[in-house]
Amino acid sequence: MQQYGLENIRNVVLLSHSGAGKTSASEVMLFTAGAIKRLGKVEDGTTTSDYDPDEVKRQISINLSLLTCQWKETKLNLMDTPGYSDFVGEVRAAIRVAEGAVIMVCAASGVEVGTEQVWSYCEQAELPRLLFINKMDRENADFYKTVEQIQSKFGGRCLPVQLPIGAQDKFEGIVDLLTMKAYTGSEAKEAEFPSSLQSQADSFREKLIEAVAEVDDKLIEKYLEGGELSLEELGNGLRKAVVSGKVVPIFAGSALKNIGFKLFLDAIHDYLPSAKERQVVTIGDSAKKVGRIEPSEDAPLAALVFKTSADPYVGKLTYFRVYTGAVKSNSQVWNATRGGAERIGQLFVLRGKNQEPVAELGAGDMGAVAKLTLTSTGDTLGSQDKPVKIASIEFPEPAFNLAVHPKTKADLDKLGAALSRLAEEDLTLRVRREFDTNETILSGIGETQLEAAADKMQRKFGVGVKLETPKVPYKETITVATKAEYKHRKQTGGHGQYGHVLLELEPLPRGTGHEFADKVVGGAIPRNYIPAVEKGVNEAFKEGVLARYPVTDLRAIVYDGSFHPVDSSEICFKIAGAGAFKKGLAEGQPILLEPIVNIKVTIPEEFTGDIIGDLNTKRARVQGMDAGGGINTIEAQVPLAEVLRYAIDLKSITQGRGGYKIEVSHYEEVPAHIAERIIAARQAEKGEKG
Ligand SMILES: Nc1nc2c(ncn2[C@@H]2O[C@H](COP(=O)(O)OP(=O)(O)OP(=O)(O)O)[C@@H](O)[C@H]2O)c(=O)[nH]1
Ligand SMILES: [Mg+2]
Repeated sequence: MQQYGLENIRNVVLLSHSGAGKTSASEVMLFTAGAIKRLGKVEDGTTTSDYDPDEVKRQISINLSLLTCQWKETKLNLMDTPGYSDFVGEVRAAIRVAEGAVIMVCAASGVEVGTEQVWSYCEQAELPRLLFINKMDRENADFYKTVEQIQSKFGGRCLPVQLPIGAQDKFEGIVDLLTMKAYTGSEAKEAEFPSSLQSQADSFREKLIEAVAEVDDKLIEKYLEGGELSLEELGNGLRKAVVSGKVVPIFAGSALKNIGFKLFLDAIHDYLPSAKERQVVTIGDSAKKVGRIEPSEDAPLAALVFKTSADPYVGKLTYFRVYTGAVKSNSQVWNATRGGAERIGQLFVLRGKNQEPVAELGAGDMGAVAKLTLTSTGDTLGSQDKPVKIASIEFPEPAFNLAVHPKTKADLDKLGAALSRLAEEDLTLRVRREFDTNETILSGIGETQLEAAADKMQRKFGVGVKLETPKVPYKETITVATKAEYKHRKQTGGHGQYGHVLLELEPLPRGTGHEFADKVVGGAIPRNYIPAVEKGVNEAFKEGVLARYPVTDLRAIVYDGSFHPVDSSEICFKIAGAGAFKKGLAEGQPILLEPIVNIKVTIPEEFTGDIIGDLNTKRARVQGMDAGGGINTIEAQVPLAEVLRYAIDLKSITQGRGGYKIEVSHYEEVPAHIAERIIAARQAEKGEKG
């Protein structure tokens, strides 16, 4: 495998709303570039990019995949990303290590929610980009309408550099507005310029030339003086305009018909920046000291790990991008993030699951290595004498939770290990234990992501799980102070059993938890039995009398009792303590408490009314609203029970344009009519269990 200089490498991320055709297009590009011999199809599950069985099953991309090929003298590292919004973590990672983006838009569906989303990510990352209007062959495909839509959403700097020849079932090729030449078919054979397109082509060409001329003083002078710009001047000017973000050129084609991609590969090669042209942000040792490094071959190694995949057979595979220096196979590097040495075995370049061994990966390039022990996604690999830390990748916080229930005992034993591997692969997944409900909670961005994670657990780790809406950790407490007495006495054969406890129960303010106190005087209960009473009471705290939820915000005080010199024992006082507590609870006018969360919903302003309306049906108290730049942030307090599946509600109200965060705030009394339902449901549950 040939080594490439920084100028001859392009790291390009493919982005779009789900289904615009990124995976199909990347397959066509690999084929056109000669990197694969057979053109796979998404429908057949045969594409290079979507090789994962979960992707084949769902016919969507789930993972970021790295697809390497060569076009002209340049190495292209294409990164195909999932368009489905649940998998935004993969998109974020790919954007971070790319220096150019391709945003695909479906010619029939036009600009969609996901298109706007990825556009805004590119804006944040200041990523130079090309737009590709795909599916020109489809019914209802309309290039001009799509261009208008793009311009109205993303601005007039989005300009066609091509026009399609024909559309829908008559789509056959492309007119290039720079050369004013026509090309048809997969091979992009030069054809006669269609006269029907002449006036349209002239007018789009004029707009393009004007925009290109504006990025360069010399060009604009020549242009304003009425001079004709040469093809070379136009090409260089357009490159400059794309790299600086002043122009986002629009291309067209069809991945299904394999039309337009030869020219498009030329465009990626000609207009998108090379790996040399993008600096990367570094973090200094003193906390927030931010710097930048220029990509360079003659500097110590600095590489950013942007993906980790875990496979029980192949082991861990770590994907990284080199910014400066080089990594060699069978060498040692320094993990600057963790502060430890890491052994590097065989390096690979990747084309989907296909691994090609290489001796070295130089500055600007990307690849993978297996079986690293210390390293995680986001880490910097470097040299120990000159360590730099590259700013890590920011992943969105997961807010959607499901409880994970292992199907069998064997599944339970392997569950923890499998979950932690999953969370290592996908940094938008979190695992935690909810002690109050005794459930394992898996958090992520959305339902599809968590379902895919469950499939993966079964397939890769042989762990069967069921995903369910998490239980609400209700609690119980009392509202009035009470006193209760319990005498445990039994006479059986030899010596009997005797324990006698008097308790006082006192409600405490919300959020205090539970307490135990001892006010026994004069040895009514001997000292050595008090811990047994406490043990009994503490165990009884675990289950209230209303619906067997844990009891909280309550102080239990043992103040009197009696004992028997022969028949009393620790166990007897434990039983008496618990018994007195239960009696007291029942008499203390018990109530049910529910967790209240702070929710922060971020949405385009036009959804404000609908979102507040929906929150009101969820017993929420809206506490404030922040507006800015067309985006509203609504803050509210709402019972957790009402927002367990909020990710799904929010998606359906906003068609995926909203985001939200939740954090537990405090407990409040459940309104009586709702408490009745919860108690009845718990009784039914108990009935089922027998
Ligand atoms: N008619 C037509 N269909 C296409 C074209 N490109 C892709 N498709 C079809 O559109 C569907 C989605 O294509 P994909 O390539 O999986 O789209 P994607 O953008 O990778 O989708 P995600 O991975 O879910 O984001 C598949 O059924 C493709 O066969 C095209 O140019 N024309
Ligand atoms: Mg895809």
